Amino acid sequence: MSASDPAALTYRRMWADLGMNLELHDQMLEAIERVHRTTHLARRNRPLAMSEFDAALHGAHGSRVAEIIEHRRRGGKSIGTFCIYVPDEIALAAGVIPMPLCGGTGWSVDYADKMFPRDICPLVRSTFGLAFSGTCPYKTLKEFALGETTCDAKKKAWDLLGFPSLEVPQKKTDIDRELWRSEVRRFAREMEKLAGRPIEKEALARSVRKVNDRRRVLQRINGYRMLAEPPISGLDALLVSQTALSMDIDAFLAAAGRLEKELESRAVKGVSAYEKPGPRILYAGSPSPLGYSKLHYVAETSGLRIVADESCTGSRYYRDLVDEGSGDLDSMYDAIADRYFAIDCACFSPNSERFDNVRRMAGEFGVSGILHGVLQYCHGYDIESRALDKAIADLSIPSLKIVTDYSEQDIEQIRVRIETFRELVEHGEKRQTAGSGV
Ligand code: BJ8
Repeated sequence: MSASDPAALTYRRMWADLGMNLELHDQMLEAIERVHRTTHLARRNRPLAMSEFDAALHGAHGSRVAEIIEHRRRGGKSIGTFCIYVPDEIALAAGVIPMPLCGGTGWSVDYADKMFPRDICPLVRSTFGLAFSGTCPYKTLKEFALGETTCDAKKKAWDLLGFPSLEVPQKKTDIDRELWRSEVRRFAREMEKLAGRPIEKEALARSVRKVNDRRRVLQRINGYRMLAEPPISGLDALLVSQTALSMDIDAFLAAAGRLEKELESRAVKGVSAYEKPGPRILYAGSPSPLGYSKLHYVAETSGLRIVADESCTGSRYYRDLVDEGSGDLDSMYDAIADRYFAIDCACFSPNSERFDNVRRMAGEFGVSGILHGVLQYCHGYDIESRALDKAIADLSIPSLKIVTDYSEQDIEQIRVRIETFRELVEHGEKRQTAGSGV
């Protein structure tokens, strides 16, 4: 958003009213705009409908904040969340907007030093760096922020900051399922308390359908990436998933519907998002919150095509639906809990469902390589990348693991590694083609 933008003044007033540090916030917006301009906006062959998701990226600190302020002025509530285990449908049914607060900007990482050690993942550092630097508009907008017991970095952060948290089990036995079902009910009671009214069965059924609609449209959009000539790039598909988390759900459904139509027409005409063919790659690993897309950018400007994302800003977010056929409120809560219990985060032990899902996706999307994207100090995905490679060794798909943070200093080093990997994958593809006699 430029200073000459008529909305800019209104937003500046809004940020000032929220007690934000305007000078630092300008620096942060500039950093986000520069990255967006040199990555997404520099690409050719983008679907026109991507402009709505570009706008949503910038709107995360502008129009979206204004929407939430308006919602609260009308008596609604909002909460800050940090993980896709928080069941959106329950919050929405209570009239509470769940707002994911995971930071994806490298700009704010150092501000976390005020409270956190340096050797924790950039996602946690960026999130709290935004809060400590006075540049997070949501800090004052939420009644409470809700954490969860997933990785150690997050668990300890909630303790330090005094946030309540949902107890996400670490295993998937029947006992764990029961624990999780009761946590989901506890969350529902918290939402009712916050909203000051009970959750009605009809409202919950509506929000279950709507959140499922969001998953369904994401499934369809990402389904186009299975085509030999994908009409949407991995970089843009990532932006769509990232903004799905933060946009108003109705606005997202409308924008995603327009994108879907355009992808359909591009698919019919054989319009590719890529200027040149290149190896088809599955991205697997740590999430890439809004503002962070470094690995996708470097990979796709080094000749790879990321055609599938196995992450919380990819398939893990939209793969499974909540059963819409459940009868009373109680069975609806069970259906919701069971859907979230199927999430295969690396915090689970063992996590064999994740291996099965990667195996299935590798086949469906016809990939010839896997890029393990690991955020620095994200030990779960780092260690699990080896177990995953072992579990799918019979597929003979080469993989490359890149551990990185949000900084830009290592971009050229990563590029060298990715280019070498691309050659390896291309060599394997040629050998296979020769072997099959094609
Ligand atoms: S369900 S991946 S959103 S916990 S990157 S903070 S895991 S050290 S964000 Fe996550 Fe929920 Fe799991 Fe998904 Fe820890 Fe890793 Fe940092 Fe992470």
